[in-house]
Amino acid sequence: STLPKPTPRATDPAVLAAEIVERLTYRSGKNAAAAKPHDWLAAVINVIRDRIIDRWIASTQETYDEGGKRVYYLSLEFLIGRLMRDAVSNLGLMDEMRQALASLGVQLDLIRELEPDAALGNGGLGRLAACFMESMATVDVPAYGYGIRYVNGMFRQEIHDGWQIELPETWLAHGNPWEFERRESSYEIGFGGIVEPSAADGSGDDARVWKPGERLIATAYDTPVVGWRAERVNTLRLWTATPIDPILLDRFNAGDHLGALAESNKADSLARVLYPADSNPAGQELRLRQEYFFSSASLQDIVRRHVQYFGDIRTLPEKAAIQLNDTHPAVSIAEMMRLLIDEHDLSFDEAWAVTQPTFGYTNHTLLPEALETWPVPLFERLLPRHMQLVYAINARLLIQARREKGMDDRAIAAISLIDETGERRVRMANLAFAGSHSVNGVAALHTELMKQTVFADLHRMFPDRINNKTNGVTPRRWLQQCNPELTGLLRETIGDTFLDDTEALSALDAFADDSAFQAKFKAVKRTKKAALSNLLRERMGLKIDPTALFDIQIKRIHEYKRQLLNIVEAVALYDQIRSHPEKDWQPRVKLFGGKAAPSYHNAKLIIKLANDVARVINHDPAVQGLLKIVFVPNYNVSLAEVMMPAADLSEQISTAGMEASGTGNMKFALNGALTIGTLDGANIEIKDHVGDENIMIFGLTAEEVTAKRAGGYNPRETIEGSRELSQALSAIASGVFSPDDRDRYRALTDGIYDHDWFMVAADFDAYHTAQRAVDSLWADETAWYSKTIRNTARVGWFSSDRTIRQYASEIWGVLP
Ligand code: DL6
Repeated sequence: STLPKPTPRATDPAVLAAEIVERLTYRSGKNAAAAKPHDWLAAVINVIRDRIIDRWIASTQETYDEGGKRVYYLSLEFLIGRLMRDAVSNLGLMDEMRQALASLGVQLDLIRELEPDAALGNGGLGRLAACFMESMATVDVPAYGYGIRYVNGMFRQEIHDGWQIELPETWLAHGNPWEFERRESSYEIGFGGIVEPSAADGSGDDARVWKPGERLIATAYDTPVVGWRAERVNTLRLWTATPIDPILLDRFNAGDHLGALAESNKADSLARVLYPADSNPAGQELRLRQEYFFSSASLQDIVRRHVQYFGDIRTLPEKAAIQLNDTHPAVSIAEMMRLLIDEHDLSFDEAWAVTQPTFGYTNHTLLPEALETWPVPLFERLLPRHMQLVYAINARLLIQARREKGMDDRAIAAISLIDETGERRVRMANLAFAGSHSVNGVAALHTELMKQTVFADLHRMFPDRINNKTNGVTPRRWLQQCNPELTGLLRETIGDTFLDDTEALSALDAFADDSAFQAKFKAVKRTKKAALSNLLRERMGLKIDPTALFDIQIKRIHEYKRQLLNIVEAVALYDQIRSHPEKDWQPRVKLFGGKAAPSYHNAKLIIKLANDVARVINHDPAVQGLLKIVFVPNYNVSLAEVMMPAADLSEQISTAGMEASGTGNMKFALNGALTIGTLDGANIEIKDHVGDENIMIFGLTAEEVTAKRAGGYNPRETIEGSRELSQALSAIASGVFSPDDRDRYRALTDGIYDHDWFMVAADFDAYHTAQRAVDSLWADETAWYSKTIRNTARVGWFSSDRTIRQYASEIWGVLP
């Protein structure tokens, strides 16, 4: 604080232009004449980054000076996307930067497209982490995000003959000007080896000496995360793995060139690739290694910082709140105990009294196949000391359950950290639950279901622990930046308050029926639809009509998300248009986008089906101009930024009870799309905010789904009772869309006939009817825009700023 503060930098375009040329010259060694678009991009990022650095240092200094509490967000995924526009916009320099570049003959929007997406995540969970990082900086919560610096993030999806092909994405190919390597922040990480009884150095009785058989080094790379109006800049710290000895020279000299590099290759592979499965755990040893690697590095960093600044490790819960983003970092509970007991001489009880109030755990899915468990032998071999600690934590938990709570054998088996039903496995969710003072779900229904299902017994034991924090999205990226046209219209209509308080969008309600405003709102939508049409023409050579209804389903491909329901309904619509050409059909373009986990056979088959159906329908002259199907390849954050603002209809049609929250649903509604959806996840809360009349809800409730599954549901009977459905299914099953392989979809359709776990048949008629109601509404333009405007007006509550404030006050105890 005694250091002089940097002078604020000028913001006029001439100054920016001079800075850009300066960076181009002295960092890239080029002049304007020789500069390629990538050089201009790097120069702009450097200019912006330097401005952020001043505030970054100031924010960090402030927190140290105040001795404040920090939040540590541990996440195996951060699905960031591009950063340039985000940073320029949050610094309030968008127009100035555009002008500065124009004066140099460069178009901001063209070089922007060259920035690769940082895709260090699979889907909702990773994107939520990115929104949270931006919101924590915005609402002034001092925070570090901790994760892994994957060299290969999410794969690039290509579609070959309708099939998904996965290719590696090399986002670091041109270097990454946003990050700083911090060689001084490196930690040793061990695996395997043996545990010896106790050190003769006076440490506590509970301490043990772990002698790992393998060791490597975690080194930090820091990326500044700037909040809205650049009030605070936080740090995203990503770990990379390096060997202790990069090359074993004696082996090399002895002629064993491969062996000499074996350590190096092993370390390199550890943090190299993101596991591309979102809702089923990868289950491999490398994954557990990744989880422990980043948990251990992060905790060592947190503990070191605390001891350095506050001295006594016992005060950690007052100065640090560690949030576990799902169970991927759950081994942190055992690692914290190890650090406190073995390295900081606390007794087991003392260590527990520090650990448990420090941690919080967020659950993001109830899918049983997604709950992480590890075989005991694997866990014990890789992390022998942690296995001991898991048993010790479990012993305490089960004794308490039996003696204090009087729980019976069934309940004890359910809360145990060890699943004994088959091969013995460590249950990471139970470990995270037991080791945290707060356990939260991500939407109201999801949180209720947590209490009733997977955590029922743990909830009985700790009735105050589970709480709800409904997800949110950052309105900077998902409104201001991706839709400057709508933002401009909103500013001229209701003023600027909503830029700082998204709930102030409610002032727009008064304009929902104003015909002049409706015309402007529609014009913005048309502009965004034209932009998407242009992108599809450039990328796919497709022509789509921007006056048609744009009906969009973009998200990971998963059976529970029911892209299949959407496709089957499209087939039924296709049949009807052909049978009744005289009816008043509304032109519609159905767009799909999303990646399937490479090992998820049915999801990949659903992608192929969407493409097969598209090929047939799009070439049939009988429906041309009325129905078009498009599967857009390689759905990612940047594509979402183009598609969300262009949607008229948002498809949120998961089987009720299965989508924890959803966040795409919020982005669409914010940008003025109508939702067609089930009573699932945050759809329910969106309905409560926008009003029943401004959303198209259909289908079974979560309770009804459970009841149906419990017995008496006969999908075959349901299918036979619906003419549309049975015709559509038999067309698919008989090879109408796959003449080259008529049985290709037999297994998919048989699944619906046989058990219909995801209730495609059960919900079909309701969905079909809701879609026809959408058609009628679309035909009445005034009514349509009155509803979509109300969506934008009423979903301000779903800002991640609100979510973060709730975490800050109700879980972390840091009040901005
Ligand atoms: O909470 C963020 C996001 C939710 O909006 C989605 O509903 C949910 O499916 C997703 N969960 C995952 C599952 N991953 N794991 N484990 O991505 O979280």
